[in-house]
This record gives sequence, C-alpha cells and structure tokens, in this order.
Amino acid sequence: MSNLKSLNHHFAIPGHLTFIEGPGGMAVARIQNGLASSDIALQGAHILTFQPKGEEPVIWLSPQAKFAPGKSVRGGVPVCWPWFGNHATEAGFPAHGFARTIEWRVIDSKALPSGATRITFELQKNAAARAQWPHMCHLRNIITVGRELTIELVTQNTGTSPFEITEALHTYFVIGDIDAVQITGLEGCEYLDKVDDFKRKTEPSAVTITSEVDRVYLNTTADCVIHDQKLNRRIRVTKTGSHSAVVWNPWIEKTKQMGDLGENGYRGMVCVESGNAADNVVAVAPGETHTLRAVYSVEKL
Ligand code: TA6
Repeated sequence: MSNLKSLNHHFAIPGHLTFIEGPGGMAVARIQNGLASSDIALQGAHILTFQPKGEEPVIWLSPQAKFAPGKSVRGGVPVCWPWFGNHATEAGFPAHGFARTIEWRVIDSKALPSGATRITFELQKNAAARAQWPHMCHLRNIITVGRELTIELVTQNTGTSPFEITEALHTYFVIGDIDAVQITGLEGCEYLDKVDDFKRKTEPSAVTITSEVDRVYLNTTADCVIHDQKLNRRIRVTKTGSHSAVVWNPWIEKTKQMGDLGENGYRGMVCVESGNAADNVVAVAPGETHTLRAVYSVEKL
C-alpha cells in the first residue's frame, strides 16, 4: 500500500484530515476543519501553512521555498532540534539540528470536541541522526489546528543517561509590512545580538525592524505579541517550557544572499521563535519528558 494510501487508511478523518502529495512530491497532512486550515509536511513534521477561517494566513511560506528530501523548507514552522543554531563543536553537522529535514511518522490523529483537529508525529532517526546524536529518546510533535495553532514538541529520554538539548519552533509569521510592525513582550530582556558578534545587550523597548535583526533573547517566558498595523491584528505567541525567544528578519542583503525568500520576502515576514537556546540548555534526565509548547492566536487591533 502506498504511503499516502496507508496514511489515509489509518489516520484520515472526514471533515478534518486527509493526506495528499504536496510540493516536491512530499507527503502532506492537509487539515481543513470548521475553524481553520493547515498543511503539514511529514518531512520535519513541518507546518507549512496555518489560516484560521476569516483571517489572513498566520504562518508565512516563501514563494521561493524549495521542497526536496533532506532540505529544510523556507518558511512555516521548522523544528530546530536537538540543537539550535550551529552545532557547538561539529562544523559539519546541520544548522538547527536534523529534526527538520528527516521523515517523521504519524502516530495519532483525532477530531476534538472543540472542532479542532489534533495530529501527532514521531521522529524516526536515520543513520546520520543516530551518528550525530546517539542518545535514546522519543521526539513527538503534537499539533492542534483550531482557531489557535498549538504545537507541543515533546522530548522523552528513554535511555539510562542524561542528555542536553537546545531547540526552537522557528516560526515564520505573515505580516502586512515590516515598516508597520512592532513586537512586544521582550522589553528588559537580555539578548545575544547575532548581527553584532553575539554581544550581550538588553532590549529597552518594543522591537521594531529597520535592518537585519537576529537576536536570541534569554531567560524569558513572557508572551510575545506581533502588532501589525497594516493587517490590523495582533498575533500572540504564548508558550510554556520555553526560556528563550528569537526574533529574526534577514532584511535586504541577507534576503538576496539566501535566494529562497522571494523578491523582498523580508517585508512580509518576521520570525518570532520559541525555544531554549544558548544559555538556556535543557537537561533531560533518564525517563524524564520535556515539553516545549507554543500557542499562536490572532486578535483584532
Ligand atoms: O533563527 C535565526 C537564524 O538562526 C538566523 O541566524 C538564520 O540563519 C535563520 O535562523 C535561518 O536559518 P536556516 O538554517 O533555516 O537558513
């Protein structure tokens, strides 16, 4: 039985969830319920789109995104795990870890009484992943699509020795225009400024973006709110199990260099990422489970 046929046989839910062949031939879980719609690629358990009914899209996907096995998709919600950023010691290991570029499998799907749809993915470590990170663990991504989008990245240590991770939900959000946006919730936070040699600085006020911004905020658990004057809305990022936040916009030069953000792509997106990075390493003891959870909701201005 083909993968799609098998997936639909075991996990499809009429009025909620089907599995389709997506861009680049990727298997995609297509959720369309009474509250919202969302496409999720099985590669990386990568949320590609999310749009509540009656709203503009919330999650941004590059018009120039490349869809190929083993290559991270530009946009959506890449899962950065079991490390965030470059590997601490191995230059040859993939940036942001391997979870976002390898196949996950679906292990559960459910139509919830609220009308939302929940789907659970589990990482299948391949040989390269095992070689890069030889710890015994289960990693699940539990995604609930309703008026809000809820993502729970669940790391379970199934071995006999402790391990440490850094991680992030590297979420690209749709904005009306970069000049008409500010991000609140990080005032007073210490951050590492990646565009200034990782210098430690303190955020004095709401974040506005007028050049390349790449900041890892530390020891913060507060909601981040994207205030979008052009789309007349706020996007609220509420999290638990997260002590770091990252704000990234590539601006003009980096957009040109990266080549897969589309013409002026930087104007229509901003990354506000929830996770545990840099100083905020997470230690998971044998038998323990750590959950990084983020909820994205839309509010009218
Ligand atoms: O989270 C921001 C960041 O670490 C930036 O430094 C930039 O590299 C971005 O992630 C995108 O990384 P990627 O590996 O997806 O191209």
